[in-house]
Order: sequence, then structure tokens, then C-alpha cells
Amino acid sequence: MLWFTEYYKGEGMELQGTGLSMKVKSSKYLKTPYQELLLLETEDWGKVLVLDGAVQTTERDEFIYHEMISHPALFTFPRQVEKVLVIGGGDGGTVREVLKHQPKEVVMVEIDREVVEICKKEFPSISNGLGDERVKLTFGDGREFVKDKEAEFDLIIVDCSDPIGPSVVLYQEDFYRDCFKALKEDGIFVTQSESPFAQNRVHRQVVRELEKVFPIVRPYLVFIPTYPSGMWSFTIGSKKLDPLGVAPSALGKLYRELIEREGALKYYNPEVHYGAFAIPNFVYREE
Ligand code: AG3
Repeated sequence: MLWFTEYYKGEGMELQGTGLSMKVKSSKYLKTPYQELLLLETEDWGKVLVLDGAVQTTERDEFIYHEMISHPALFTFPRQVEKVLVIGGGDGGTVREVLKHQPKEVVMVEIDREVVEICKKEFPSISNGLGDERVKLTFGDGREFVKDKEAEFDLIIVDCSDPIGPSVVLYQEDFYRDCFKALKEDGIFVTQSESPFAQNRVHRQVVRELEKVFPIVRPYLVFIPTYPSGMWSFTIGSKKLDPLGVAPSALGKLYRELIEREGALKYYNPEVHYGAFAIPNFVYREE
């Protein structure tokens, strides 16, 4: 039997002698113009997408990442969300969750066309939203895409890989400034912000840079077993709306409406919404 190991490495990784292994039944490797892509069929995690040696998506735990990158921000809006921008997100999981909030339009800008093509074929339960008529799929550089946009989006979601290769520019203050400008006056930005345990400095840097740009910044935590250390984070930057300011009664109502219409969620619920923003002391300790 073959095993795949993600050896933890790269910019900002603080665990350099650690990795995660999975038993593999079969594998397919290809090189895209942007990265190395590995598609694994595994014993425990179903199909797994690996980019440049880093696990991105597994069929077994993808719901955690995709529900939690989307719903905390979306449930913060007291009104219907009209236009959402997803940067990255090639597997389609984020778009699938966003569509549950019935936006008028979702624009997704992914740099690597081959990732989308593979995911459409190999992960239909994750990528199924990409064919929806409200979804406009563009291939290109998300960093460039937001540069000339003004007051256009209710919500911008950055669903990117680690800060190595094509994603580096998505961790920088000038990018966050352009996103601020591209958002409507009550717009919200959310990005995946790495592991507060395994990539503590990178995580803190994202929060710090966002604090230079957005008046409200709220990091929050999730558990993702196949990512480094299992402890993962997302960070919201918001112009006006505070995810912690949503009244429990209003959130409860919106949540019940959504699950009646779309079916049960597997991770997110109103208790998780508030609880995810509780951060243990070590994350922001003095160095
Ligand atoms: N994007 C974040 C993956 C980061 C994982 N890092 C790692 N394994 N070293 C996931 C994309 C899912 N749509």
C-alpha cells in the first residue's frame, strides 16, 4: 500500500519536522502552468486534491472549510446579498455554500483553469455550483481583477492556498485596500488565514494587515483535520457589519430559513457562529 505525506514546509511554516500521511489507493499527477497537482484516492479521506505538495481539499472534511469560509460572513448581512466575489476557490466548494444564500451573482476568479477542470470531473459534489447560471467563472489573477473595481461587491471571499507561489500577493495590505474599495459601503471581506498554531506568524500578519484597512476585524477558528495542526482560521474584515453584533434571534431565523430551503449544514450553526470567534490566549501572545 502506498502512502502520501504532506511534509510541512515553506514560507511561514513553524513546524518544519512534521507532516501528515494518508494511505493512498491510487494517484494521478500533473503539472499545470501554475503548480503541481496531485489527485489521490485515499483510504480514509475519499478523493484528495493536493497542490504543490499541500493538501487543499478532501471529500471527507471539505464541508468544514467551505461552510466556515462562507456562512459567518453571509449570515452577518441583515439584507439579501446581491453580488459576491470569490478569489481562488478552484474546487467550487465555496461557491456551493454561497449559492445557499440566493445571491443574484457570484463572480469567481481562479488563476488555474486546470484545477477547475479536474475538480468539475473528479469532485462533482463539491464543484456542482460552478455550473449555476448565477455564477460567472473567470480565469485570471484575482489580485489584478480587484484593482479597478469600486463599490461593486457585498462580499469578497479569498479562498487561496498558503503564501507561496501564486497566492503570495493575496496576503498583502495593498490587496486588502483594493478589496476595501471594491466593496459596497456595508461590504464584508473574508480570507482563509492559515493555522494559528502551525503558521502563527502568518496568521497574525494577516490580522495585522487587515486591521490597517478595515475598522472591524474578526479572526475566527475551525477544526480541519487534514490541514497543518488541525487548527485553522479565517479572518473577516468589515466596513460596518460586525459578525458578533448579529442578534441571536435574527440569526436563528435566517439560519432556520436557510436549512429548510437548502437542507442541513454539517458544521455551521448559530452557536458555532458566536463560538468560533473565541480565541485561545497563545494565538496572540507576546513574542
Ligand atoms: N485552501 C487552503 C489550503 C491551505 C492548506 N495548507 C496546507 N495543507 N499546507 C483550500 C482550498 C479549498 N477550497
